[in-house]
Amino acid sequence: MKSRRDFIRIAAISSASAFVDNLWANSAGNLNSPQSNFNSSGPIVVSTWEHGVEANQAAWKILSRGGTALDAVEKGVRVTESDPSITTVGLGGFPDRDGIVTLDACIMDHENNCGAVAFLENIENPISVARKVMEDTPHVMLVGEGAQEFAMEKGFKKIDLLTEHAKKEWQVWKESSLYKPKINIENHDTIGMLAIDEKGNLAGACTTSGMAYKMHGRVGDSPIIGAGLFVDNEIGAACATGMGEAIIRIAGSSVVVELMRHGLSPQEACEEAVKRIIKKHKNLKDLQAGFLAINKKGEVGAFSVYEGFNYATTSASINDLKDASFMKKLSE
Ligand code: SD4
Repeated sequence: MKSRRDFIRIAAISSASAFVDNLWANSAGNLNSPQSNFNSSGPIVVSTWEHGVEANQAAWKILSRGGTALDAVEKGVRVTESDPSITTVGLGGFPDRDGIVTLDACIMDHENNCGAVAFLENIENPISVARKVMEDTPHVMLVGEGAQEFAMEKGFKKIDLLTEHAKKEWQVWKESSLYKPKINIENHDTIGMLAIDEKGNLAGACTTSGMAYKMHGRVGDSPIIGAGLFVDNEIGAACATGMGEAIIRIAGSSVVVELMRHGLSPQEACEEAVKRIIKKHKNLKDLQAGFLAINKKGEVGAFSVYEGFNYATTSASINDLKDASFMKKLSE
């Protein structure tokens, strides 16, 4: 005879699968899903875009020696932040429309501890400041001058983040001053990184200089827990890249994790979140947004509105850069 608890469990399972069936019945459009998910056991790190390849190497050094996912994601994305040739993250990032580089970052661990900084100037590694916010304050987010003062109290040095290259590009842009995002180019290259360590714990980090030539003071999704990044150690983790405003509107990364909680694979969850963005935006012109997700089993998924998004994966058996599947071709 079935106990009451068994009935509750069966009811929960069937309502979860009805929920998933519904999601798929309601989903429209032709999916470009050339790749299948792969499984990985043991530590793994994934990160957005091509610069993720190098960042993953730094993260992998930590993971492969039994280090924590939290240390791995922090050290991993610092590589991208400190690379002056990358114009979308940290040092060398393109400035806002007033010529000032302002940085956004957040970090989250396996116990839902999280820290973030936004609108931060003159600090090369905002991810490490975000970690200090998480570990050394009772708060989650510090912004602007307050974040900078806190960073200096913690021993971070003030530096000029505007490189000659970024300054020249900004001066060229100023001639027209047209605000026009370019898909997959200068304003869509945030690094989001997700890792699982030897103990099976998850952590994530996300850091960016935001959209090139944004309004002074504009903050995107990247430092917002639940939008640019979300980690739930029972389920999985997700991060986002692309047009921050669109990602915030659907609480993107949190939605991806919740969909995984209800039984979707990381790939299905990323696809569903992108479809939600598409549904909520009448004009998709120039609106690139993508999600990268991993579940507790180490299965990975990625999906974007437009083609061109890619992500790097590193584990004991994988070290590659893959094109994410997508909803629309650039020509559409
Ligand atoms: C933002 N989401 O500030 C960031 C930009 C980005 O890849 O992701 N670039 O809106």
